[in-house]
Amino acid sequence: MKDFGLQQGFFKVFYISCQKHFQSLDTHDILVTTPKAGTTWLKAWTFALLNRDKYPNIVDHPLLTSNPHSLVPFLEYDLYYDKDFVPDLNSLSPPPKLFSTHIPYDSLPKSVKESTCKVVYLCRDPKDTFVSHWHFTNNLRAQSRGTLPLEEAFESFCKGVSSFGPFWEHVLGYWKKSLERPEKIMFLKYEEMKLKPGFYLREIAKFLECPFSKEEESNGVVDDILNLCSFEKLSNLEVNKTGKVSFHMENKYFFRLGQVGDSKNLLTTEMIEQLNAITETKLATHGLSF
Ligand code: PAP
Repeated sequence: MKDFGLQQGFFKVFYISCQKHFQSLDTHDILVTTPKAGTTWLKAWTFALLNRDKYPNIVDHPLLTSNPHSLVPFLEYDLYYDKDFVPDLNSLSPPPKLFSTHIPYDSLPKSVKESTCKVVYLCRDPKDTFVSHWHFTNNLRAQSRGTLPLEEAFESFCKGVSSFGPFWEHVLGYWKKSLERPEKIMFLKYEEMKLKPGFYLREIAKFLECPFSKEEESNGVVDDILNLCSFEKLSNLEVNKTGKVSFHMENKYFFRLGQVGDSKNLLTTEMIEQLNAITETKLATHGLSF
């Protein structure tokens, strides 16, 4: 599929610039996701988590007036988007400590792998990932081009043609490293976060070395963060209904349904079986399933 092929090459330029120039510090935290795995949600959680002393009052929290993507920069889209431009992170006010990326493990900057910075990785059932991505792509397509044919997009996804490399290899790369270095890489699934949000928010807090204190627990801080970052809350904020991350990217495109299993409403039985079979073949022997 021509579009996706072009996209893949296009994004490689960003990897290369980021790989060459981003110097990760031990104090940095990096969120890594496959596209449409729940990046927006994870950004909201971690931003709220790491800044909870700074913004103890939910009523004037930045997440109420800014989209999570405006608060946590993407390495490849927001910082290292031009091969000839190297951003001075120290000149930013304040210098960011929390970053995100979709870059596959093998292409991460060396400093991310070698520093003691923490990596939180999030992925999602490939069927829902694909469907979410298909809807998102259609939102970004010029109307004159019409809807991207589902079958065409599906074939490309199955072949592994997507912006940040094949879905299964992306997941496997981080899964293997998370087993080797659990203190460095935390591996999460969207479905599990939906099922037990309180548990996973606490796990991320422990992993990022900022666990909730007994006092915070009894003051309901965990529930405050979960409510603030919930799909219902974020998607109904004015900033996320009418704002824009950039010229062509409307905030509302990051909030569609926020549910597990929506793929069954769009994909045929054959498509579901095909994706399940690929997942089984590529991931089952590594102890990973969706
Ligand atoms: P990105 O990779 O372009 O940044 P990302 O945020 O990873 O997008 O994915 C968007 C998906 O997360 C959407 O899923 P859907 O298409 O199946 O609905 C979006 O609805 C979902 N999402 C966004 N915010 C939340 C949230 N607060 N809780 C749960 N899901 C969310």
